Amino acid sequence: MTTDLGRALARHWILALPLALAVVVRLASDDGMGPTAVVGLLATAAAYVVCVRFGVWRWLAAVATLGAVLDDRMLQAQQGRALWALALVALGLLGCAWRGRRAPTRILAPFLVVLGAGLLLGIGVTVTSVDPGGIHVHLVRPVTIALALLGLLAALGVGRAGSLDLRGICVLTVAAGLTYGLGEVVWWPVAGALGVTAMLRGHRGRGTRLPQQDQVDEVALAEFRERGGPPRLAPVAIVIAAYNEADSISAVLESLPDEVCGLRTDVVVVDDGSTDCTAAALRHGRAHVVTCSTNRGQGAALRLGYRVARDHGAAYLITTDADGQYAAADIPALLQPILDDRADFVTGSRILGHQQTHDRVRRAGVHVFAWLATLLTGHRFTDTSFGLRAMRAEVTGVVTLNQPQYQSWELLLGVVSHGYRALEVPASMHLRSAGTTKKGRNLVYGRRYAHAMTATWWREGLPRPVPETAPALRHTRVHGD
Ligand SMILES: Nc1nc2c(ncn2[C@@H]2O[C@H](COP(=O)(O)OP(=O)(O)OP(=O)(O)O)[C@@H](O)[C@H]2O)c(=O)[nH]1
Ligand SMILES: [Mg+2]
Repeated sequence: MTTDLGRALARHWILALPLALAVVVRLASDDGMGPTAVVGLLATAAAYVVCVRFGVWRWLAAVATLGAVLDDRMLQAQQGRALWALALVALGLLGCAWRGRRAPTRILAPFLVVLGAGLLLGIGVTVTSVDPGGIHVHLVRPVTIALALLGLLAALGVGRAGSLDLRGICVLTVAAGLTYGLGEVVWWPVAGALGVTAMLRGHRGRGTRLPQQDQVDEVALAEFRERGGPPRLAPVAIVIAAYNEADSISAVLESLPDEVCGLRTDVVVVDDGSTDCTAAALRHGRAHVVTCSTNRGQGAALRLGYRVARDHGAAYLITTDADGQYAAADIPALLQPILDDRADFVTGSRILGHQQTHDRVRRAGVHVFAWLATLLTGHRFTDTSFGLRAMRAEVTGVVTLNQPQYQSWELLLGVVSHGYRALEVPASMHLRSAGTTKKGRNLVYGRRYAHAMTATWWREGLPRPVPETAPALRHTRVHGD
């Protein structure tokens, strides 16, 4: 219970910002912390909860509460009927959201009655609007109407037409603002946030239906089988994409353990058209080598490696790089949570662990992309591009992997949006032991990575943020709407 509460607080800290602001501006206003202030705080929390329960991103939900927090009408003592109406509407909508987006009407009925009573009570009520004596805004009619229109358009199915329940709540929040001023101030911004979400969120795009194997893969697989590829791999397959890494690959292979957490390991290296002596270096190592005729990129090479590992019976996959940046000693800590059934996918994090680089731009980039990932998924990430990971093998057969080079985010978003449980653990990242980066200098890397992030997010239909029943905590393997 305590941990549940702690987790919820950690998850919804962003609600604390509008609530704290609401308290401050009310204390500073002429009417102070009277009944209007209390109902205003209730409405602020209700607006946030309704948004979040219906899948609005938490930051957008917090923004949607600003009307309730700052509008001058919410900062002055209003007549009792207006306050009762607002409180009932807030409780009714809160109940509908709380009992579940897909709860049967029987369960929702009492809350709909409370909501209806609030709506009726509000009809014809006028609210005061004068300077409350402190910081405030006045949401002018054209703005609130525009926000309500967004909700209405979404309800009508405009855009990517989110789920029916999302469109239903858009109608209710528009209705909540129709009868009188305070309802409009609080609930039309919510209708706008719900509407934007419903119009943007949709089914996964066509890109998710592209074949997950191309001609280069087929040729490489055929050649691998001809060479008598392994009949059956060990339970743990360590998959490595290598391109022109002749100077480091042998040392990396030597560092890899034969056993992790009591399970045997095999190594699969995909040599992606290397033009140096990588192939020769691989010839004498322990790795099963898949050779591609054409260089495509790390993402394409890993996807092929995952396929080989799955097809040959590996149950768990580990990925690492061929340049010696990751420590084999970190591997057990990544695999153990999966064996304990606490996660389906575990990625290392240099932010939680340690990194050797002194490149400030690179360091900042990791934080920026992690922040963006957290914003987009609702799941707190500190490092989205760490190359050392562990996962159940089947995960790689479910998520779409189209990115030829910058795959790490595509994999991560796929994992989260398919409802798999993702976890980060501390791990360390060293400097390259030899050779140079294949991904371009900082700005090029950053621009391409940002593009891969946004394009994948759009393709995946802007999936719901990880909800309360977070996949990281429970088995939830549905995409939601
Ligand atoms: N098969 C294959 N592997 C690649 C390709 N590009 C990069 N790799 C491998 O992917 C791994 C990571 O590549 P790096 O260039 O080190 O990129 P990074 O580690 O993400 O970024 P840096 O921090 O700049 O090193 C290494 O093992 C590379 O050999 C490619 O085109 N094909
Ligand atoms: Mg590297």
